[in-house]
Amino acid sequence: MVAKDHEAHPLVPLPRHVEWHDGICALPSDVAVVADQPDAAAVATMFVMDLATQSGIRPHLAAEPRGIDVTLQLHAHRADLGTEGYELFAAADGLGLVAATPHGLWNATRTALQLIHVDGTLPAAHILDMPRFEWRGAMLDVARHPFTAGDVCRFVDLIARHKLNRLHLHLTDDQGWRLEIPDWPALSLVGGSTATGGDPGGWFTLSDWAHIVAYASDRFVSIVPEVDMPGHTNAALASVPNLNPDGVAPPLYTGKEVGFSSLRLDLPLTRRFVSDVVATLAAVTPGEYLHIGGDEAHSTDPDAYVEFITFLQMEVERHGKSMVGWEEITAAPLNRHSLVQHWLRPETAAKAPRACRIIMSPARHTYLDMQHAEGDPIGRRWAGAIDLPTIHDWDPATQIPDVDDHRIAGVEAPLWTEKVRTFEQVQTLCFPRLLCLAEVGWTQQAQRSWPSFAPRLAAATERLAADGVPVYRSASLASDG
Ligand code: TNX
Repeated sequence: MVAKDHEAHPLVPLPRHVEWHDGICALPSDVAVVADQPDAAAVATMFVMDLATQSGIRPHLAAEPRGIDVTLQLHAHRADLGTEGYELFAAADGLGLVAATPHGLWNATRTALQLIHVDGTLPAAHILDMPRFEWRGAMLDVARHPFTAGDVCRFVDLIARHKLNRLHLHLTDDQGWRLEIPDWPALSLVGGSTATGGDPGGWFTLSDWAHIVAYASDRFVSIVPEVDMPGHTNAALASVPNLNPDGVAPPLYTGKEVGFSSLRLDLPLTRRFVSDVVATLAAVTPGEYLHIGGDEAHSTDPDAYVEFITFLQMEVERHGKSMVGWEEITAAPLNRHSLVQHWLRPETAAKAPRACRIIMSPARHTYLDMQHAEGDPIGRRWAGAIDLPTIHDWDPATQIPDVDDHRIAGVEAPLWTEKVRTFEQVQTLCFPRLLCLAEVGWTQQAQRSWPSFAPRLAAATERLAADGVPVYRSASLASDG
């Protein structure tokens, strides 16, 4: 066994234990991929497709091992690997992947794809890997500007390569309502008809949504839909006049300011409206979580706000789901399954009951709508410029006093889109910064350092660029990579 530099085999995120051995594993050009159980077959199928796309070899699925092949084995008794851990054995006699769950096998295949060269060879190695955090997410704001189902699927594809496993879609805001709700067609027909700056509108039909959810689930990405309430609701108020106290719909809003709109639980229609929306979301979302927003409700009376969040939590749980909300929801009594998403004020997030877990999205480290560097033509500045070291060099366990790994569900980087108009801009703001977040969410803190990460990041960024992703080429990437 020899210890080689990770630079030679640039994995992002860095696995927990890696031993590089002498020699290589040379997969033959017609390599067989064998799944030991039906539950592993779907992952094997995806791996065959992805390997064929990225390499010059022609892998195929096979029922029996033959020679130098790839085996995927589900060992349910390997509780030590957890729900996402895996082992990878690459040697002269083949490539073996072992996990306790299909998700673990998926993660193993993502590592394998980063190691296999175009000619089908990879370094001999033994890897034993599992994530630091369960929740490793990205958020895309499709409310301020809509993006197509195809864009969202491509985004899923890109984040899943680096073992991110949650995609939070911010579906509604003052500027737009982007999901068809069959009982309330005006929400999308009116509320979805425009976007920030008067740009064209758009929304997901339920069939688009089913496609997104299935595409993501095939890649072990759980979609977390957000319907932001009670503030950030002008698009809904503009679509349904009777949600307003005077029964008069306000005009559609295409500006950028926040905090002026609110739903009101004291109006007769509001509870039914909220119940219907939550019921639809629950019915079309296989994942465990529904996000109810709850941020910046500056026009909601504080007592009415608490009542609103309490009602939402009950509605979400009535459908067997768990609630996620921005840190402001700590003003309301929260149940232990509810997740609090920290974004701005640690002291607000810290008010969460001890039984509740927290998702870390501190704006200064994770907001992808911020500029990469001062003076960039694209990106905002209110949380500062966020260069690659800034999104990499922070420890989620030091953000809120007394909130350590046990209470942290994980990390998530949001991309807000008030000023983001095209999917090309989405990608340039997200990549390679989201790869830094993937490392924060997966790799143990003691193993993390910028000097270890920078060369791996540079290589992973080139892989994305080679695949046509319009990555941002920053100074820190060039000088350290
Ligand atoms: C704050 S983060 C917001 C969003 C904006 C974003 C812009 C949060 C919960 N609210 O409504 O889009 O800043 O950076």
